[in-house]
Amino acid sequence: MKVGIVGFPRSGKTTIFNALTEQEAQVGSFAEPGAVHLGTIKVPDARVDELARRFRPRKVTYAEIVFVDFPAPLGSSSSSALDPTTIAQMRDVDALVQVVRGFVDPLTAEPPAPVRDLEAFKSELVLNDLMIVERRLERLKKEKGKERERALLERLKQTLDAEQALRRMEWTAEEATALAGFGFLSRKPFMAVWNVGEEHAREPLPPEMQAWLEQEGVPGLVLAGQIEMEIAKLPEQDRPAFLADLGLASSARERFIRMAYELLDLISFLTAGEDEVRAWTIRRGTTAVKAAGKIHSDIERGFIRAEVVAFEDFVHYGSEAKAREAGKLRLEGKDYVVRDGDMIHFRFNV
Ligand SMILES: Nc1nc2c(ncn2[C@@H]2O[C@H](COP(=O)(O)OP(=O)(O)O)[C@@H](O)[C@H]2O)c(=O)[nH]1
Ligand SMILES: [Mg+2]
Repeated sequence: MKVGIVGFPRSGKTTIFNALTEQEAQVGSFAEPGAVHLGTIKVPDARVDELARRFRPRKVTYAEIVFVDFPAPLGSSSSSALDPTTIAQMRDVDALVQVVRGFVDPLTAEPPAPVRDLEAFKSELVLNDLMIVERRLERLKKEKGKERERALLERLKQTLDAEQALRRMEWTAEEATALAGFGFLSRKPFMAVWNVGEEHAREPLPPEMQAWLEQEGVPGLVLAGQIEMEIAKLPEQDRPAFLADLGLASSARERFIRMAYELLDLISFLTAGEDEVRAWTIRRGTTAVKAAGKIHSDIERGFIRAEVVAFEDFVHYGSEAKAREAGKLRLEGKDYVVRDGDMIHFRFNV
């Protein structure tokens, strides 16, 4: 999964990126212009830890999230977050996270204005999508047939003209497929991070921001980026005490991952053996045959069946053999809908 960290200059994107990835990318207005930062984190998973203890595999692989921190737009005004390079890179991510400045801008002394920033960013996304739709409609004028595409794009245009994100529209599976190639930005799963000073780390979102998010159906998270970035630099065992001082039970990274999984409706299934214990991330509702394809296209193509035991049952009975005796090992077909925490062996033939 790839998550883009977006927002206006000096909202604290790079600071949040560092807090989440434990990297030390340069923050502030002197940061190297044009540099995109990439950081990969492992998704902590107690089930993987437990299986690693039991199987003692050669390799342990956690699910991963890749974060992309976008550079300040070259030579443009500080009010615009999007230049063509940034837009192209944004099309490539699975979700967008807008960092919203919740502290006084150190450069301009401007107080935070969350709803203004959220609205302005949404407008940029909507405007961008509108341009794409209009350009396509213009070209369709010269083509015959294509009535359905034209009608569909007109519907999109209406939504965008009303300054609504495409996220708000209901699309059929068929429409979604037809539109996938456009990579519409206002269609991407979206969440907001309210980046505040440490003295506000435990406060809820400002009411006006909360109201905006609810109206848009967007989840929001409070993070104290700067102090969390400092804490992320400490040795792992020292962090909980510093977080507790702030009144926080878990790190920015843990809270962020939880929200991202919820937003994207993600779950994990597990594979375990002497070679490798591994967590695989899929969307809720994924069938066994598609889950197999996550591992390898050959396993999807030659799928015979899935042998499934729930992680809890495996732990309760202590081994696959015992779980089988207890009737907890199930044989499932292609259309079985995989559940969070399923341990799966795929039987296939190529
Ligand atoms: N007071 C305060 N300053 C912050 C916080 N987060 C970031 N900053 C400062 O805001 C400036 C811009 O941060 P940066 O992460 O580079 O923002 P970006 O332009 O969005 O990547 C830097 O001077 C940071 O030190 C915060 O939570 N509180
Ligand atoms: Mg930056």
